[in-house]
Amino acid sequence: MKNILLIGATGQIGSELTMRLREEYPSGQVVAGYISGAEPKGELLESGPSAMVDITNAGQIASAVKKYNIDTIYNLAALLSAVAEKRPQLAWNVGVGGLYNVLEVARENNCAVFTPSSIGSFGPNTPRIKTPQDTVQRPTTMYGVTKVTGELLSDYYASRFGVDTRSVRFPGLISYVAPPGGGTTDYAVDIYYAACKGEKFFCPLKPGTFMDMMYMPDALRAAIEIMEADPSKLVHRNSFNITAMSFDPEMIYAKIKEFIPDFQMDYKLDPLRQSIADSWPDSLDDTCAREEWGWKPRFDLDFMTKDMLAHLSVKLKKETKEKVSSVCTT
Ligand code: AKB
Repeated sequence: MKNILLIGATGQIGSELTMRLREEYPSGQVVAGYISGAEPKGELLESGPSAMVDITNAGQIASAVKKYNIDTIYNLAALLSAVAEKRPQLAWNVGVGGLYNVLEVARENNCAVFTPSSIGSFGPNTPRIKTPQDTVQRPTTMYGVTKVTGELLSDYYASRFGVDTRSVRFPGLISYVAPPGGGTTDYAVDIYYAACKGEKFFCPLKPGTFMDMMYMPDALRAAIEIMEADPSKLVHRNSFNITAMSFDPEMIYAKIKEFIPDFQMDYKLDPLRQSIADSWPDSLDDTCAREEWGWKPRFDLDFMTKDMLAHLSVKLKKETKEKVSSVCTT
């Protein structure tokens, strides 16, 4: 990889992945593709090129690819599961129509393509525990439908046209940098914010709702390592099960309480998110990713919680200081 275009570079994964890729490939161009209203700011804007690239506009994708001589596209544009349920038509246009545009531009310009799939690509008929790599994928959400379609379309472009498409099925991603928006697993980020702010947390999912999760540094490494993997070793492409941990709300609450004993949590269920979570697996089997490209997570619940709380408390203190000083100077 030398010249990379990220579509959706200002989102939850994109804003961190763009910076990691710029560190990883200092001699290449890592272009932050954004849509109107979500322009890059600060370090993201200053550390490299950016371009307006709306995934639903094939012409915009093609002109950025040509202008920067792009060889790899990270396609991170998507509506997360709960939002996709509220706006299914838009979720399809972005997730499937957008991917089709990316794959066509990649075919014409010889680019490799990474498009994340998700634990949301599974459904209620999928084996719930240690979900195998190759199994039933009959999701009941629009998010899941777009993800399964995306896996199939990406594999089709690899076998039919030789486009180097690769992907991982991300679990819920936890980060202190950019917040997620509209996912079913978002509670596992929100709970840390509440704990650090000294607020009581109202959990939208009931106890016993297990889902796979991963700390963002592991997720970023996975997205880079899969694209660097030796293609001759890949039996699968779109998409690999990967996981780092599986927990339910009680487990993450108990872990945070080890560090913040006063922290309080209660339940205020969100029926939409609960029904989505109930249709997803409790835990994935990621043996194929481990065997085919050496995948191995570094963060478990304990290590992630220590790191998350440490970074988040610094971040929130800094934000409070900035707010106070802006009030004092106005
Ligand atoms: C969501 O909750 O929608 C996402 C996902 C698991 O793909 N975080």
